Amino acid sequence: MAPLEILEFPDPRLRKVAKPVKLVDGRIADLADQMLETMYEAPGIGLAASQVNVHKRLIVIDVSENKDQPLILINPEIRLSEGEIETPEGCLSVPGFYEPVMRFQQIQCDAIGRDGEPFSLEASDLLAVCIQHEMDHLEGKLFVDYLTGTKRQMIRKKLQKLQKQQA
Ligand code: QAP
Ligand code: CO
Repeated sequence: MAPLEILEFPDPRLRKVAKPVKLVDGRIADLADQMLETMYEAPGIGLAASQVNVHKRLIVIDVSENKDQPLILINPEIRLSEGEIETPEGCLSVPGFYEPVMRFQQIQCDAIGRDGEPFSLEASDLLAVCIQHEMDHLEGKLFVDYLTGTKRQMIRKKLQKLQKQQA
């Protein structure tokens, strides 16, 4: 199966707010599987549907060493958050750039799984950071939004130049 195309900053479609998934059917499950394949091939540790131009509240994550612990979160909500952690973040939509971002160190979240069943998840450190990063995508928000305007502009210019060369 061919990987899905990933939108790159500053594509305005990355700014759309994603809509809740109303029904977890086979098509949503297929999309989640395709997103996981796309993420593994990249390779990445997280991908939001917004990044593949599907504006639905669905994210996939795998922060495991052996890439054998896929997580699919549909309509994720953060219920509790605590502590702070600063981690260098990257993004498949912002290739080549990593910058430190402050996040909650620990979260509890509710979501729906690939099977349509609601579940809760406690996460800390990298997994917690990754969930927050991917949930931001669903709001049209990118990690570069936390950087200074100067840094964001520098990244935008460099990426636009690369994108023009590829076109
Ligand atoms: C979000 O990002 C994340 O620049 C997921 O050239 C990242 O999978 C959360 C990637 C870090 C927490 C910490 C980035 C691949 C992948 C690049 C990713 C690149 C190739 C990023
Ligand atoms: Co991202």
